[in-house]
Amino acid sequence: ERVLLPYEKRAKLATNAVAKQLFDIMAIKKTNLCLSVDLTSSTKILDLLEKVGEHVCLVKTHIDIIEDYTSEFILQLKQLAQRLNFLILEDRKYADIGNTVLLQYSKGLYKVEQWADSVTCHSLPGEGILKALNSSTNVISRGVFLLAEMSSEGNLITPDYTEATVKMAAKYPELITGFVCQKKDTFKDPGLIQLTPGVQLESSKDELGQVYNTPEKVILENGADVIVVGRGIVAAKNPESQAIIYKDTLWRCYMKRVSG
Ligand code: 5FU
Repeated sequence: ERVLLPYEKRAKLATNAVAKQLFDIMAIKKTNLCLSVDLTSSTKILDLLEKVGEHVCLVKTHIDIIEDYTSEFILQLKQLAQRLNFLILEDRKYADIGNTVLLQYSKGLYKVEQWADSVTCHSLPGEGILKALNSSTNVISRGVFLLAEMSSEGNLITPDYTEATVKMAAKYPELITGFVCQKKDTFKDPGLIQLTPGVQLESSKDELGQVYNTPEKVILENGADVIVVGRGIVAAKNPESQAIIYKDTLWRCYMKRVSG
């Protein structure tokens, strides 16, 4: 069973280069925490990552919410990623026809393909979206997390949609890093990564439909491999000490899971 295997074993089973790297980083740094840096100031993002980068395996960005974006920001972000050994996931949730997605991925202000190790993408438009991301040639290693489920209340994704999404991914083993999903049985392949958002230390909700589960629940019951935390850390009084609390809690749950 996928969830019982340790990350270092799963690294060897990964068919996507980014998934392999991410499994390796988790095993080496002993962290499965992904920080969602949902801040609108680039200096605030860099300051935060300077402090917490050593505690995370992955940093998730929404590049289009930054109000003072420059290409210099990307240079500094990449330097931090290299120095502190984390990967970068741009949570763009592409959802258009292949041709448009290829343009959005490679052109425009952000040129995501040049710096993001992985991006998120909806399966809704069909396979063309994966063909498009796969056809981009300017990158050394790249990956896609396909959205198979969402954390928000009342989302319209059905079990059939989820199943069809997992089937679609199976046709692109070299491209797919894993799934953004909420449930353990969504997929079986141990070389793919379950990225699960909607996590805080106490289960709760926000006012706009976000639903939070606890680390114990998402890792031990629901199969999460990499755990996305945004406001649980970013909005804390002391984000650095909070990041350490999350990192330790999440890792303890993972260790419990793999030790049977
Ligand atoms: F695909 C998804 C999803 O199903 N739920 C999410 O919350 C993505 N997210 C992202 O994770 C969302 O866009 C935020 O960037 C982040 C969660 O942030 P929070 O502050 O921990 O709620």
